[in-house]
Amino acid sequence: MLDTWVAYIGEHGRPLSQPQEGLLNHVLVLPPLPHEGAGVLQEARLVPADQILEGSDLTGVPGSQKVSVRAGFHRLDYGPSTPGPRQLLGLFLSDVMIGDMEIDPNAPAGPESGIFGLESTPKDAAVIVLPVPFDATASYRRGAAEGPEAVLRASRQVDLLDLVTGSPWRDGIWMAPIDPVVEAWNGRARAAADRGAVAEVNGLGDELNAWVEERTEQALADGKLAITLGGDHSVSFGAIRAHARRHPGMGLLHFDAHADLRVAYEGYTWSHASILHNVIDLIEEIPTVVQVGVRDLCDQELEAIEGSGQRIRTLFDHEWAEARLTGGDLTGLVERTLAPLPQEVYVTFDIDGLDPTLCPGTGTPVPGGLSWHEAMLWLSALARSGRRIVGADLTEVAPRGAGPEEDSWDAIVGARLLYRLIGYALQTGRSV
Ligand SMILES: [Mn+2]
Repeated sequence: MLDTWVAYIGEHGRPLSQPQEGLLNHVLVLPPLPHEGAGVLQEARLVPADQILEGSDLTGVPGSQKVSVRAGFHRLDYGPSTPGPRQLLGLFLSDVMIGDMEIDPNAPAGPESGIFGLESTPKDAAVIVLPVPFDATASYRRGAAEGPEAVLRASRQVDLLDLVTGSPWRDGIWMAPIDPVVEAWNGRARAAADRGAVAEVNGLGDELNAWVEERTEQALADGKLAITLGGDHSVSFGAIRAHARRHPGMGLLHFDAHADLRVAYEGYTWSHASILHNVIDLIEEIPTVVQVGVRDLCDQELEAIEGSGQRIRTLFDHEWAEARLTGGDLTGLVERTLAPLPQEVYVTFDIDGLDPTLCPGTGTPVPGGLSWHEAMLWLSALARSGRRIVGADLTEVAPRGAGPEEDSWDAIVGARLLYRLIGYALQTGRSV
């Protein structure tokens, strides 16, 4: 049996990761629960937040009321080095009725709630998501600039309990508001690209990179897990550079249909197709890049891989497909491919690395790619290897074709991928 558990209840009836000033009205005090009491019906007490005093006996607090709640814990495996039983357990609540108010973490979140329907604030959240709606260098189809807004919308229907990584929401996840400055840069850069003003696009790219780098730097200085949400893949540069400075010697795990090793594609220094070239060329602290899903590249890029002296290691998509179709040992292949990566790893995830049925709206879709579960196999193997995911980005999610009041399939997949990336990063951060 565990100690009494205190759950904080937010505005929309969703459990909060931590108490929050201004939002917290009541605290649900649960009696001791069995270790794996899935869905056990409990008598709990709802206590006005201002009555909570440290060390007080909560059951006797004036103004508290008895409520009925279905609650329990599920066991998480964070590895042998994780301290304390509390970190090993995630709390879930359901069927909570308090007067007429239903508290249900599985209920749809409010339309104005934060990412994943959470009420986190920048101060208390362990995770900061930085949206970067920029896609001016899109070489085929634009639309990734609409990614952050669409992913935010779709994220509100993601279940908070993740059976694989636990309950990432408990650490608090906050997405920064979309900055009109970035939107303005994108508007200007798109217009400049349309009239062939390459130098102007490059200048705006410089500004954008500096902005992303500075924001990321700040989040890292505050001790946050910093996640960048594109936008096209060019937006990752500043984020990777800030992470590389703070984690010298970190490696890169790169999911993508493309090698992204082109030099100034179409004249754009900061093209989405050049992101890995720029990382390799300009960020010397990164010793190893492992690429997965790659199935579309030019001669120059193949030469860059072959001439990199093992700095870039690419498992091509056709090699992966062959192993899969001939009954190869996929787990072994994943482990061997990840082996050269150092202890600290940044994950840069271009969603077009997945099978395009999972991202039909993305800017440059290519047949083939990873299934959902294959992508998860890579991430779980990385987490299981004992390495730490120090940061991540998700780019090229484009909600093409969805109506204004509708979540797009691209954004639904993107939101779930984002939650998993965050979950794995938090999990690996805890176990070191
Ligand atoms: Mn890419």
